[in-house]
Amino acid sequence: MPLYCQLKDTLKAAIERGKLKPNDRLPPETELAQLFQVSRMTVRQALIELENEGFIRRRQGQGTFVAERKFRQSLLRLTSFTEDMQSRGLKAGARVLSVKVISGDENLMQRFEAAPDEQFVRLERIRLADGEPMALEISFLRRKFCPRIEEIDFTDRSLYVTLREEFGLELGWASQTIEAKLADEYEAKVLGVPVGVPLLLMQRITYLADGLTRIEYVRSSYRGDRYQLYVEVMR
Ligand code: 16G
Repeated sequence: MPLYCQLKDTLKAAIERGKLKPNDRLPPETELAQLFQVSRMTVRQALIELENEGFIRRRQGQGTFVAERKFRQSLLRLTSFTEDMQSRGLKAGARVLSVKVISGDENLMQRFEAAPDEQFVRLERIRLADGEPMALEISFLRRKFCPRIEEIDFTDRSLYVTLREEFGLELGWASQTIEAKLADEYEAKVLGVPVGVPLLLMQRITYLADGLTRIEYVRSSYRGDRYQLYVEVMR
């Protein structure tokens, strides 16, 4: 095994076993080289790979730090952001960026298989875990199923709980796609991350319990440095 791989594995094991904790600072390259009796090039190569895999972060002018742990998100259940955070013992929050009523949008009509005169509500939120921005979420809802939902203040309030409690809507299932995306200037600003960090863009269409009626279309951009998706597969 090449030397840099060995060094990378050693550092990775220290992080996974908790010997090195999130936000711990790693010694400078020269010190690591001395410590492990390898060249600086070897250290650099190991650090580049650890950074690409999300184990460490370089902060300009400050050094290299152990990255925060990633949240593991199961793909098997239709859960809300609030439920996901609560199951981890964290406080879910939301900051509302905008709310709008939209009509006559061709693209949305197709996605929802809706009639041409239908109105939609566009809700744009930053989702927070213990106050830290985790995702930018743009939800589109069919207004005829949740009239005047645009008047509700969604600051720190769950959309799924509101759909159930205020409008009697039970959700059944959802279809979802996931793709990689780099944070553009706007996303970087609202999420508080540098431009160009990887995001996981998840697009979901949620159906009511009747299995047929589409109620929600969402574009959720989750921070790729904090999220890991998890699924079990069978043979
Ligand atoms: C999740 C869902 C999103 C849903 C939101 C409701 C994904 C990719 N997205 O973030 O579709 O609108 O939860 O959360 O899982 P809330 O009930 O906490 O507002």
